[in-house]
Amino acid sequence: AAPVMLSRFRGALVGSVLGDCIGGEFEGAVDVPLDRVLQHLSALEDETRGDGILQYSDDTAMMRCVADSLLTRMAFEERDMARRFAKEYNLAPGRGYGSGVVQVLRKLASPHLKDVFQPAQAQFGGRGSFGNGGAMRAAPFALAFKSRADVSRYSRLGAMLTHSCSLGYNGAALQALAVHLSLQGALALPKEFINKLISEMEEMEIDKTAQLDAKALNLSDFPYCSRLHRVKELMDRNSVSIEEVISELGNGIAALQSVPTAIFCVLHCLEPRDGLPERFGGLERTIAYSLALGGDTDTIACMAGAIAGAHYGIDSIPQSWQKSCEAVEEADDLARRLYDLYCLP
Ligand code: 8NA
Ligand code: MG
Ligand code: MG
Repeated sequence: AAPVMLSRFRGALVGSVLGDCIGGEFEGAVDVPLDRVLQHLSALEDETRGDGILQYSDDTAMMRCVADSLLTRMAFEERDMARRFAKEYNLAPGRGYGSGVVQVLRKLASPHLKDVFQPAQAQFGGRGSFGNGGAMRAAPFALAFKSRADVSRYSRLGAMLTHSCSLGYNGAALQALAVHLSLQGALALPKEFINKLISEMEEMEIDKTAQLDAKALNLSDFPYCSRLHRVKELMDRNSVSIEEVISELGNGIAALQSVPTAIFCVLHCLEPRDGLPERFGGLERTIAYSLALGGDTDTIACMAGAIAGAHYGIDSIPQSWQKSCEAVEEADDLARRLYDLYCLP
């Protein structure tokens, strides 16, 4: 039976935190053999393992700020969200933030700042960041807003507080829309799911600024659409190697090299796959597969975990995994409260 909506909400935020915590082990690794991934995952089931709880990173720290802000304000309010990012960074600066974004977070802490979008716009010589930091924290937007237009609009604005390059904020909208569709059960029809995302991104990428940014970065027009078309091609293939996925879609810290990749991980793992244990459910397969790609594993697993968690629901997530990761209960609580907000007439 399909999971009920509350289970999907909880699955989305808990899946996101698990991806971040579990994926942290391999962040930045070039080659991650599948047996190392499976070893890492089976250690989660061992209650006697000595290395303690897996810590979350910037991905979850900022996701929690987004959720807290949306819940407190019962709307998107940029100054409140910006203030929470700055405060969180100040309290725990060692959570593995991107090297550029910390400058934005320091500027956002100033009480004299007039325009909260300005620090992000000053990044990288005025071009803004195209990193995946806006996308990694985008899931709560899909839990706070009902309409696709609102999910898209507010996830972009929320990302712009740190990422003013269109590749950065459009990647955030793509991630939020993928969670939104997954919550609606759209992954039951994978082809339609990817087609819907492509048509959403066509609308977004026709924008003048998106066209100029793509050109400035030597990318083809409609960069997200073309990656999503590659996702579709890879979905049609019987067997795909890890190397092909990395070369076609990427596994890096740029949103363009990680959001479509996370979406592919979810789609690819809708079915059992060679090399992954038969006892694994879909969410476990998705996280395992995300880690095996290497690169920005915490963030790719975090984004894939949110989309997969929204599809399979909270009951698909092993208790042992939940107990192994920091702040799962807090994420679950945020998801329940966002659900209550979502259900308000
Ligand atoms: P960010 O805005 O600092 O961007 C990340 C990096 O991308 C920057 O430090 C630059 O190297 C590069 N970059 C972004 N935009 C431009 C541009 N316009 N021109 C040239 N270079 C650019 O931070 P973020 O919040 O987007 O970072 C997200 C990622 O960093 C997450 O994966 C997060 O977990 C973290 N992180 C990743 C790794 C890793 O090895 N993959 C390690 C530590 C931290
Ligand atoms: Mg991180
Ligand atoms: Mg990362």
